[in-house]
Amino acid sequence: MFDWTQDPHRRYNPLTREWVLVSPHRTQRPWQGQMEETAAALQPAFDPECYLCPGNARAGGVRNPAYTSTFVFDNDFAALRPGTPCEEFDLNGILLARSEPGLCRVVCFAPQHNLTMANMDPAGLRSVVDTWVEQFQELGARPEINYVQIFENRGAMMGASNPHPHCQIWSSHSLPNEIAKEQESLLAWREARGTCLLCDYAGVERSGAERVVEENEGFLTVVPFWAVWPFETMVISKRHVTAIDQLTGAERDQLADILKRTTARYDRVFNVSFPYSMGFHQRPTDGAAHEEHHLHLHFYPPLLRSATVRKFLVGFEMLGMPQRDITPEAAAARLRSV
Ligand code: H2U
Ligand code: ZN
Repeated sequence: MFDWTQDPHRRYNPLTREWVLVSPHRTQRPWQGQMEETAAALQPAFDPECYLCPGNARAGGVRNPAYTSTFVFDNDFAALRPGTPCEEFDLNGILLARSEPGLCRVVCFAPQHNLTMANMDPAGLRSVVDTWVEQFQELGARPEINYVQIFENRGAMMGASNPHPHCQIWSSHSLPNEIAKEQESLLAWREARGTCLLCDYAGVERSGAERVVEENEGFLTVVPFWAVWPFETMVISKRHVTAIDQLTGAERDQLADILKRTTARYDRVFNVSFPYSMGFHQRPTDGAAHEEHHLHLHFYPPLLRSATVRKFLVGFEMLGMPQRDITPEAAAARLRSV
């Protein structure tokens, strides 16, 4: 008899149409690596050396204003630039390159250096949500911008350069790969079944509840059935909205609430400020309605066994496909228990 909680199997991700290998029996294998606890480094509310704290100078020399809520500025080391001229290079389709105009910004969530989403108050987090909406609208309205990617790298392990609470926005002319993949899948699902893939998925998870981690009136946090990272989650809007600009005032509060609850749970798993990369996936800003899109966020945290022992996507995963040991159901149970 096949046992889904013990026997190796593959799971399908309908959003990317890729598979992940699940090997639950391997959670019993011996581990001789480290498993230490790390004391969270206590941060001050203001750090005179921080380039994001109010009143301080940034690396380029510009001084931050004495901001009191959120603060947005153009990234001083932007990966994309707005004035980039149109150019294409094509050698028989083998060597193919295209110019990429865009605009990168940094959003400070709060003036306090030692806050995180998990310990910000609801009003402060609501200001962050409002700022995301404003930025999505403002950047998305530019003719050369067709996609606005809002994301946060949290923790040194994820390459974040600074603990000050902040996120980045990279807005680009082309659709980034992950969005392009999701868009094709969402469109194909809609054409084949006449429904929204993520509305259908949220329905399945709410009726089973096995992978649900948090829920409020407007949003659901689940460990996806097809998760790759040990504690990966997805935050899904319950109502079919294509992007953050369609949320009502109440739903903006609910988004702030679910983000706080989800990140606070993460911090309790290993008693550490949990590192992750998270970000929104939503409607492109090319002017079309894109009814196939459904607002959601992905949280990709690297930690596996402790505050310091992380999962690496190496070996078979680089050459073959992603793989996980702990099942998504076990990860969800662990997140619910803390
Ligand atoms: P990360 O912590 O996710 O690396 O984001 C910080 C961003 O801030 C990073 O993209 C920018 C970096 O380019 N930055 C500035 O724009 N000005 C500075 O003075 C330092 C860092
Ligand atoms: Zn700071």
